Amino acid sequence: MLDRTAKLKTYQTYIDGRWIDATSGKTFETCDPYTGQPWALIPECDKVDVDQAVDAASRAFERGPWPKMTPSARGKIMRRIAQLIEQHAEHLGQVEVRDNGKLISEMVAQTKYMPEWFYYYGGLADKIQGTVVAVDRPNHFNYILREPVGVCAFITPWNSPLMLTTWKLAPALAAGCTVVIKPSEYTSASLLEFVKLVIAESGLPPGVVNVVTGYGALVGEPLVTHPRVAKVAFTGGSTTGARVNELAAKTFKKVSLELGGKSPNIVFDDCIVDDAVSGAVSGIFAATGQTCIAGSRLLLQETIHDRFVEKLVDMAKTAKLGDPALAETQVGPVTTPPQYQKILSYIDIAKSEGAKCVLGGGAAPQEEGGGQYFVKPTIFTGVTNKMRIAQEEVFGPVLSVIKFKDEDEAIEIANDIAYGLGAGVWTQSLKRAHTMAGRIKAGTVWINTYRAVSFLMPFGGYKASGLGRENGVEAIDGYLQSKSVWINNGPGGGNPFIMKTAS
Ligand code: TXE
Repeated sequence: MLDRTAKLKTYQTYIDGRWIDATSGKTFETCDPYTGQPWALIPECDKVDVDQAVDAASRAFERGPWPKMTPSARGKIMRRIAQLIEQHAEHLGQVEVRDNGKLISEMVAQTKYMPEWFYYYGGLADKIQGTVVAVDRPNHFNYILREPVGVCAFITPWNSPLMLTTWKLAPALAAGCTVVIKPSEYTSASLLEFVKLVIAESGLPPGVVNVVTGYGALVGEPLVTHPRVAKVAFTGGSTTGARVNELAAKTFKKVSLELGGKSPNIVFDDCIVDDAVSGAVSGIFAATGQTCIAGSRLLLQETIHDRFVEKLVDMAKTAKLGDPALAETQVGPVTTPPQYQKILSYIDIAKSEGAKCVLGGGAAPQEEGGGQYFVKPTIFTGVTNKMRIAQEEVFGPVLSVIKFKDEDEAIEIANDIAYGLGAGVWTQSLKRAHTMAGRIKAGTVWINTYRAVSFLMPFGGYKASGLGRENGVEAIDGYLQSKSVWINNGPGGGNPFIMKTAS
């Protein structure tokens, strides 16, 4: 149970292994989305702090022990990080709930799962291997080294702050990189607690992990444009992602982007209906719909449409709204005031476009505790794929139901969208399941399940949903670069004025 009576907590930020205030001395309030009241003060960093943090990360990379340490020794420290997270998972989950208003059951499940990333990538650290190449020249010994890219900047959002940081941090550390993390201005507290309880106690050398808290334009932009940052890993909205990509391109940084989605959750009439209803609910109402993988377009085969909508409304209308810190709550508040306004405005847009509201359709102010950022679980039927409510990311508990006739039409609708992050398919036909998995343009396809993630499975988007992949073996490639080494063991010579080719 959260203690909501304690007075405002003051946090410092973490640069070069030291806890410090922002150089400006400024702070900003972070709010509990359930009460709408501030509960902590966060340092308001700016470019000066960004420069210090990048200097620290740069020193740690160029001169510190971290990249030079044997990968096995790095792996041991990462396993220590995993153990420390295990010890503090409950507490970290509670801080997340306080700061972002998502359900305690979901947040603690996430923090308890986070150690797996550090065990997995800690184990992978000493399996990063170069290659010897039998090159097409006599007397040559050639090999490829795989080296860490350098200083990495992470920019993270407010919906799952620690989990989404973990997806970046674990592979980056395994590769031997050093990092500067900018959390969302709405949810910085859990990262600072994580650094205090886990990172600072793990034996990581100073400067390997640094944090700069503050606003996107004042902290995010100086970080993305800093000449000594080699890679930017961003999770957030597509508009900001495009801006980050553009800025980073000016200094030729590597970039990975995990952006928004408008994922189709496709239900065929040969599905197990109860499973699919539960999958549709989990796709859009879990986490108050504030997930990039939300199944916000429910595509229903016309032969099952009416019966399915009836069952879906029956289940969704029982959802218990309330305090996210209570185990029985099923739908919590929206995390930020602008997000709350955005969701309500999309409900209005859907109504004005002619969609039929069959559940919810507006704000749901809570009486107890003053929580004002609640939106009723909302379902619109009669949506066509051209409507804005079908094309644009709402990031809230608002579902658009679209009818389709057959597989071909389902694919046409599913792929007729700028995004391509996830998709669900509900069918008992094996052939149909594989066919759909092959034809849908999205980074993840779930068949008869939804919203499952693992450290073992690559995660990322097609099209406007992003660049690069997090998780799985390939995520580490984003933090490494290849160096080709040529050794001539034979005589020199040849024409010095022409390139040395095989012929
Ligand atoms: O995200 P932003 P916002 C989507 C969702 C939501 C919309 C806007 O649709 O309604 O994005 O949310 C930092 N340079 N997602 O405004 O702006 C910012 O400080 C560098 C999807 O909260 O993308 C924060 O740390 N950084 C999503 C981070 O970017 C900048 C999760 C994300 O904020 C910056 C969240 C700048 N110019 C929202 N401006 C997902 N993929 O899960 C902001 N930031």
